[in-house]
Amino acid sequence: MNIQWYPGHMTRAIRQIKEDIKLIDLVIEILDARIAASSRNPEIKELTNGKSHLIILNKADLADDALTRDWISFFEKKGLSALAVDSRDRKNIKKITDKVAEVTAEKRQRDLRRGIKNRPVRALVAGIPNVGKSTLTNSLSGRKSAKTGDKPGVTKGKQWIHVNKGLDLLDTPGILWPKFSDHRTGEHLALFGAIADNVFEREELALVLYHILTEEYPGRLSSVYHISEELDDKDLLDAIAEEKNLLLAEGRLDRRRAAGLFLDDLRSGRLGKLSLERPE
Ligand SMILES: Nc1nc2c(ncn2[C@@H]2O[C@H](COP(=O)(O)OP(=O)(O)OP(=O)(O)O)[C@@H](O)[C@H]2O)c(=O)[nH]1
Ligand SMILES: [Mg+2]
Repeated sequence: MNIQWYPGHMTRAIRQIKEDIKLIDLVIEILDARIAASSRNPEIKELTNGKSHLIILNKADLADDALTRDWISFFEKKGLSALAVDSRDRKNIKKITDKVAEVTAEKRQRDLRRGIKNRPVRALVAGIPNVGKSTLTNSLSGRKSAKTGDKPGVTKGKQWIHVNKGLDLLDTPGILWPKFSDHRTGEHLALFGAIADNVFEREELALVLYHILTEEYPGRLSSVYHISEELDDKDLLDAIAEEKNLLLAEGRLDRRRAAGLFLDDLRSGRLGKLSLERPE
């Protein structure tokens, strides 16, 4: 599968972020806990130079808890602060604000030494599309100021959001990078909806998912869908369509809808908590 996708608004967004970075004290880098490696944009990693840096493993409610713990210790061993959350859940907010205070303590002490009192921390919220940047921003501010949605590219421009007297957030559009290092990165990003659904063949992606699931989480597919895990590739979508009773007008099985439903079930967690990547 060959996915190359870098729409114009992303070029503009990264340029804009590079201009605004001068104002920023802290980069909050949002990753999808289920694909913590592929969802790390190397261009965002570069922006963190000289800034406080916090990694959020978001959508942890949908991820494999054991692997999420492995990722947290992986980042901590590299000297990075990382936190796993479901950013829709306001119960997590204190955990996040405490961590923000921890990683910006040095900056605040520096301010004090220079006689600057109570200057708010300015944080850039950055990440790939659809990872939950706006959701986290809204949860932190307690207001629905930023538009959210379960497709990539919902946020089109930057937006400053005031959280409290100590913290201002800059919500930004999701950005990818022009060239993925391997085809698997593109596949994983597409599987979790970071790349628009019209960029790749849904049926092809469904087969990618089938192989990953049967390999990494044997038994999951048969228990959720009641289908065999030893089907030939060519029979998978028919089996799902049959199980879900997805028929076209002429009575044929609707393989395309079966593929779409399979991907939706992955993204929404109906296939259970899972993660596709582990730290090296
Ligand atoms: N289960 C779960 N869903 C989440 C979480 N965070 C965000 N979502 C959902 O993920 C989808 C995308 O969220 P957004 O906040 O719009 O993501 P974004 O990163 O701002 O996306 P763009 O602006 O398109 O780049 C929405 O349907 C959210 O409800 C989370 O921690 N857990
Ligand atoms: Mg957004």
